Amino acid sequence: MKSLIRLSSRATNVGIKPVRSLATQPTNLKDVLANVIPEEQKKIGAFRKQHGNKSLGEYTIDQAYGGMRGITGLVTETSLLDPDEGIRFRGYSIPECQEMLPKAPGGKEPLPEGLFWLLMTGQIPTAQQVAWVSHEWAERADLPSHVVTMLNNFPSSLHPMAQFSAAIVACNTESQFKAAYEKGVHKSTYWEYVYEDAMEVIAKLPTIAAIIYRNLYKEGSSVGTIDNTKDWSENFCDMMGYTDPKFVELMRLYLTIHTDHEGGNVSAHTVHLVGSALSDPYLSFGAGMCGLAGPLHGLANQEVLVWLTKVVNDVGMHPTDESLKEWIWKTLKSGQVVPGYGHAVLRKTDPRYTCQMEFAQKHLPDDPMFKIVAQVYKLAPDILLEQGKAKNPWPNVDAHSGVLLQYYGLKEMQYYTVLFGVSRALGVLASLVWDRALGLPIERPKSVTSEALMNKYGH
Ligand code: CMX
Repeated sequence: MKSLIRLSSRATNVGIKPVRSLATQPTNLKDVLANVIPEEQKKIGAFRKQHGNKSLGEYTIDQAYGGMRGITGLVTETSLLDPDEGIRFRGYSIPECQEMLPKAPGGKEPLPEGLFWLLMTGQIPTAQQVAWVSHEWAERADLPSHVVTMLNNFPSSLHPMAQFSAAIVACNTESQFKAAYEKGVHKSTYWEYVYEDAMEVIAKLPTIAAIIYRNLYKEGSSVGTIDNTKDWSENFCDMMGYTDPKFVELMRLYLTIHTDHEGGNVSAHTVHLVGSALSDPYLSFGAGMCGLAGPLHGLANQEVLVWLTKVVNDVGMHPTDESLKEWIWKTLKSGQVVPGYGHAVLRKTDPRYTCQMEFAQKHLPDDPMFKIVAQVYKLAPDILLEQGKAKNPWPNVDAHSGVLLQYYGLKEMQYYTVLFGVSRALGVLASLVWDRALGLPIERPKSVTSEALMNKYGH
């Protein structure tokens, strides 16, 4: 392994503070997984033996042209999306996770570490298990020196998501999976190395993201010190320079709800696909982040704020319903999408939108931008229904997040998708561990040409 650095030329003083005693922790995540995995392998093996030849349904030519919408062709263990109810993480809804997952002392929002434990094991973790994860991630947060050098040399014109993906890919000098594969370890042990890489990637993301943030928006100032008595979100906020406890709470919620949205979305599917070639987790996750950077996927949170800013510039901070309706129609008539609305699977308001709205109602009810977001929610669905194209006229996760961030001073919209990416790692990398644990093969669906279809079905 190459030497890791704790200090960088521009982002200095990334170091580790002494740790509090963790001797009382009952177990560690890898040990728990080592118990859970064989049971699941057995259960799924038996299920496939008995039911493997059952049909999951028929599909049409339009579905093959239409982005494979509605074709069930993937197994992803960590979460399941119901079109009406929204996401369930290992069977638990967002409100259930908010209630059941451990919180920071004095905090009200779940810690993302707890959701990661749940996604990995299917079990609600104890506070001690969550503290163990926080500590592990703090310990693994340092970056290889070449990655810090690379980040510090990127031009400020390079989009934060391009910087983020490139830095993640460049960290693959550290891949234990790659090294183990080259040594020729047995296939049955792959998941153990993918687990190690997943933990490393997740631990390093806040450091990478904070360096990008400070280089672009804070004159390259130091990201400061990782404190391994603090949780992952608080360390991330500290490194970015945000210390308001309410913002830290927002980030805990934000980093929890963006983790996973079953397996077919672009970022999750890409990580699964690239990982199926046994590319290491750094390469797989970096590829997924390139997909998240698209405006129809994760970049929509940036697009929403860009769009809202244009609304404010055009019709003011307190638009009438009429002027806002006109704006929404103008967007549609010019052939653009209303960002933050619609979804390929969901057919109701996204519960990830709802929990952010509840956070706003509690903490920033009078913020004028929040009021505009609420006004758009009142008006846009009817307009989208009237236009008659979008199958789902309701808001998705991205319709709300930017407004919360800007309220606490994080106004750099181009950066918003990086925050989404930091969170998304938890879901897609937990899935990647399971992909290897279950020995899933290289993904290779069949494609056809239009000519072949026409030859078969007629011109
Ligand atoms: N505004 C305007 N038109 C919309 C629309 C919206 N918000 N949502 C869907 N449509 C249009 C589509 O562009 C499509 O038009 P064409 O027939 O001209 O191609 C038509 O309605 C049918 O699309 P759909 O089947 O309802 O939606 P898709 O599954 O194809 O796409 C999504 C889903 C999310 C890409 C789309 O709703 C969209 O572009 N939304 C705006 C961007 C956005 O918020 N993306 C974030 C999604 C969440 C995430 O991944 O982070």
